[in-house]
Amino acid sequence: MKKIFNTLICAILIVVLCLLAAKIINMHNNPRYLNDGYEEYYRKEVKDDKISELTEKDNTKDNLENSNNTSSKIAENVQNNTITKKNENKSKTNNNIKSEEIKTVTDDKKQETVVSYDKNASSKENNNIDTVNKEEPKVCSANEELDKETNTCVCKVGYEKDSNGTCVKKETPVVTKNNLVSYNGWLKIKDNTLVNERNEKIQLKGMSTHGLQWYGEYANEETIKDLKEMGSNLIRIAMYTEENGYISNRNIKEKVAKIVEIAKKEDMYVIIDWHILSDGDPLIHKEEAKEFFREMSLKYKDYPNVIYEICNEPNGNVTWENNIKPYAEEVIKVIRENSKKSIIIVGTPTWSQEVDKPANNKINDELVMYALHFYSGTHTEWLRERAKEALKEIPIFVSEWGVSDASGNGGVYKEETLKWLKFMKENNISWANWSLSNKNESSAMLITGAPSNKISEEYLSESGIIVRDALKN
Ligand code: DCB
Repeated sequence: MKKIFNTLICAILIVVLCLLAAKIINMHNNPRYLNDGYEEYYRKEVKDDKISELTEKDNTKDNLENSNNTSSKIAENVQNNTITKKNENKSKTNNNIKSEEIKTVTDDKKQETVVSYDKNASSKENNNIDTVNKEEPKVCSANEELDKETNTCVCKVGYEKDSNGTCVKKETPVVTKNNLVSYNGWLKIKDNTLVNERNEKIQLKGMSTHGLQWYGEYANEETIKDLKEMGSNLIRIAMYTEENGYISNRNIKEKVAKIVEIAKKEDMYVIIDWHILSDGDPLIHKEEAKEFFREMSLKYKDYPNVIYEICNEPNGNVTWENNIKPYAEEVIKVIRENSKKSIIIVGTPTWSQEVDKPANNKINDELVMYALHFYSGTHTEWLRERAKEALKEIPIFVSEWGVSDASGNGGVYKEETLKWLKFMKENNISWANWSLSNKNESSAMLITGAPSNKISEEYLSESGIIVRDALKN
């Protein structure tokens, strides 16, 4: 009897123990009762006094393999810290996701997040994951990111909505404060256009002197101030090499230095132009050029306003490959020994019209721009077309242009000039107009007899009036 009683007690104890064990196992299988599992699958977000529970869902292998959407949703969850604990927790509660690897590939245009999973995981096991999903995170496009607060897609930093509501890369902003040197500093090139130290686009606009040996006195403190008032932030010094220029008269350098100092004082940019013309091949005076630019670049190494133009208009039987590029590489090397940060303008074949040549064969220097020169009576749409193509590859500087024909005279071509001005503005192309003189030719800014000590309305030529308006806008 006692034996039977003992057996009965044992049996009851075993049953009770079994029930207890079953309960414990059940709790273990339910992630709600496990800290790690709980954090893994439930992250409570208190929003507007409401508790919303976000849940990872659709982790099945099939889904992962077949649906990019799903993996990008998960990627977003990961990015947004919806999943707070990483892989170790996953393997504790759910062995099917054995490894998770997040790669972020970033370039200018796209940011991709890739989540890869262990391909051996069984889809059956994956299906064990509870799916409690209240508000599904939005899937955002490449240039967008999720705003967790509102669950809406917003443009990523550096992107903005266009008129269609699509996020596009923000345009480089245009100079907002002023266009002078103290604000803009050392200029740089970005996306084949000129930008300031703050990476804002800047357009330089101003006058080119005529030949210093003839009309140098027109560039002085008064006139340069007047030009600045009119809206210029640039003056170009045309130092002819031949025609009684530098080669036969080194003293002309002093006039160059004077103008550079005035420009500095007036907070304006200045181009020192090695004005080859009758000497169409820059190699002819290469040694003199190297000596000259060595001296200039040393003297002005700390001047952010100084720009070097190393060969005005190569012409004649001269090619980019054989003459201009080899010349430019040597001269640039000399300048760079003293000044790493200056902009250097290089002329192009046929009086600086063949910008297509360097476009296919650039000089290896981040701060080189290529000269395009036009005279409205001679150079029209065809040259703008060429420039437009070249701009895809190289930065262009219109360091000389005139309202006349290519001789510097012969009519004012206003309509064509306005087309050029529009083109340069649209493409943020900097320019210098030929010429700051009162020479009796239609490209001169001032009428014959105009004094050299001021630029005022009554002395402006037809060309001067067009240029004055272009400087304003
Ligand atoms: C360029 C030169 C510049 C020249 C003007 C206008 O030459 F860079 O020095 O200036 O464009 O022709 C002119 C002056 C004249 C002066 C003459 C010679 O306005 O007063 O007498 O220089 O020093 C170009 C530009 C384009 C073309 C030809 C020339 N082209 N060029 O296309 O054919 O033969 O001077």
